[in-house]
Amino acid sequence: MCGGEYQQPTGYITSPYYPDSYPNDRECVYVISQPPGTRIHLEFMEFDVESHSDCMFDYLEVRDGDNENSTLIGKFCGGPTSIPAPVDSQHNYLWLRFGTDGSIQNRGFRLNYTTTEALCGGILRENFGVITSPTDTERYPDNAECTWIVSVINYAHTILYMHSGMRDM
Ligand SMILES: [Ca+2]
Repeated sequence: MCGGEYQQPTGYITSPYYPDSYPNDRECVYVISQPPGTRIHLEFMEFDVESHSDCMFDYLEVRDGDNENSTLIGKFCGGPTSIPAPVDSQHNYLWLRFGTDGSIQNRGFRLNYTTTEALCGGILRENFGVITSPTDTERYPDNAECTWIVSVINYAHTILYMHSGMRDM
């Protein structure tokens, strides 16, 4: 098992062959893909990846979004005595890449993830969708800041504004 898409609201991700050693010369991409309006919390339960000051040999890269160009949260290696801190996504996707070089295989990793509800915002990847402001009773709440990322590959984006009840302050 190397990489994959994780759509269950909770789950775990392990390196290939875990708890046995991971293989050489492998690149695995894992995408935690959740519905808009959720956020992901990721915890490192076990972590043992060939150590290097810049993680040049083996590494686990975690990005805050749905693709390899999303904001880098961290590139991790080392352990098992220094396990990386938990990660919280800004939106409903986390993108992970585990890469290994041609020598020295360690035990690898096991990560648990859970999802929580976000007030608003999200990464939208469907060809059609609706974006609505958050509601607190019938009006939008105070002090909200929402970001939606429309991430549809190979299609032009058309956003239609159907209704707006906002007024300038
Ligand atoms: Ca290695």
